[in-house]
Amino acid sequence: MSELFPNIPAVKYQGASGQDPLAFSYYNPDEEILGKPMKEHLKFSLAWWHTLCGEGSDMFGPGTYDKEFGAEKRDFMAHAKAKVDAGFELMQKLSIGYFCFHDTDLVAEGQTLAESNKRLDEITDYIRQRMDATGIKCLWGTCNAFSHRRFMAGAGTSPDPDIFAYAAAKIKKAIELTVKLGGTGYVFWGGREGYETLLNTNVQLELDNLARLMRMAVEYARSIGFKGDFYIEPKPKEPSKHQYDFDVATACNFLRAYGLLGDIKMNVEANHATLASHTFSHEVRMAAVNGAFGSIDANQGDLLLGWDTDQFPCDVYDATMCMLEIIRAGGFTNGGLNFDAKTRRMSNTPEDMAYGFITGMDTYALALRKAAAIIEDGRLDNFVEQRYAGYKAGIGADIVAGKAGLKELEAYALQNEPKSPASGRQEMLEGMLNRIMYG
Ligand code: XUL
Ligand code: CO
Repeated sequence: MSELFPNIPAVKYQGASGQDPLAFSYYNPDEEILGKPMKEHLKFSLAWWHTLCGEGSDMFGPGTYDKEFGAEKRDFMAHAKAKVDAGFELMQKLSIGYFCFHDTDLVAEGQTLAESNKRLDEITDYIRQRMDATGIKCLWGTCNAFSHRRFMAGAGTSPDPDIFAYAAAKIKKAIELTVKLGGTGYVFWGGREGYETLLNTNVQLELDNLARLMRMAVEYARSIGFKGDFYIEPKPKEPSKHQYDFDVATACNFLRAYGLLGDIKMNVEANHATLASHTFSHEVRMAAVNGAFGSIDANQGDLLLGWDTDQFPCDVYDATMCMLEIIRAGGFTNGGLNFDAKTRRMSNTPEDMAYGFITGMDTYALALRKAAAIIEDGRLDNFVEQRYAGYKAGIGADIVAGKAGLKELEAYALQNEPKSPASGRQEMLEGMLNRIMYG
């Protein structure tokens, strides 16, 4: 197979003092951190859609990158195969062990569902061969039920049952493809599962139908032997104004209401968190406390912009806070760290893709090192432990054990005026973290 990216070498670890931008400064896959190789903490994944399909178009202009990879687009199968070749070359050169895909990323859709499915069968045979030859794995698959005009009013939440049925058929196929490719996850991102105005919307029916569709998907996947995790990927807006999966808390509430919480976890995306006015670490923590932490879409938004910019992550502080949460949640099992990220429109060469991944991977590798240092230091965890120590004994322990009700607490309060509350010491902790991280 001829090399598509001669300017991108096999990227090596050069150490923190190295100056080569096409080498890793912090990501050393086999180095152990907290008793585990970095590559197991950080199951990096390439997003097929951005890396192999996205061409840099925006609302005001067409693409700026060439993603033909030497094949003409109108020769759809040759082009789909060229994308596979390009993806595997990049993943191998960058030591990326996983990929994620939507059905429509893999090959252009046909005129009919049957024709699309035939094309998908052929291209996934080709992908499977490359996976077997390289050891690269599928992290998760998903179904694009938001781009085509038929999904303009949603898929599972469409007012039209024919559209619901079509979405169900596409999801069925996407699950089959995920199983065929050995994916350990299946994602629901409800881009248009929401609404613009109550004037034309039956919210109750839409929510019930969305839950019905997810239940069908879980049941079918289990019936064909899917052992991986399901994830909702919360996002508050864009493209819909009101999205039903606004944030982790909203999505968990939806799952709990429909009895799906044990079946479906969260794929938390950084840029979606900030669009919902949350930090990424807040969203990961909320998933963890609901027993629903699964996977992450590691990217970064621009807080000055109100939309999803899907940038490669470079903010080490934020990534460190996220890695702290992931480590505390027990790390990834079936999930991983998918770069749902694209280079800026003016970063339009293949080398820019490599720089994007290297910067993103190094950011998370450095974040892992810093999070490990914070955990090993122990003062942060000790502080939190001490702050809540009152709940370990006495009246606090009675509250936690459910032994005290309002009457008992009133009797206690009448005898025990609270002392002045202890300082939260936020600024001290922030300074301490800086010294541990940058010290
Ligand atoms: C959109 C988004 C999606 C999901 C998969 O904002 O993040 O690409 O990750 O459908
Ligand atoms: Co995403």
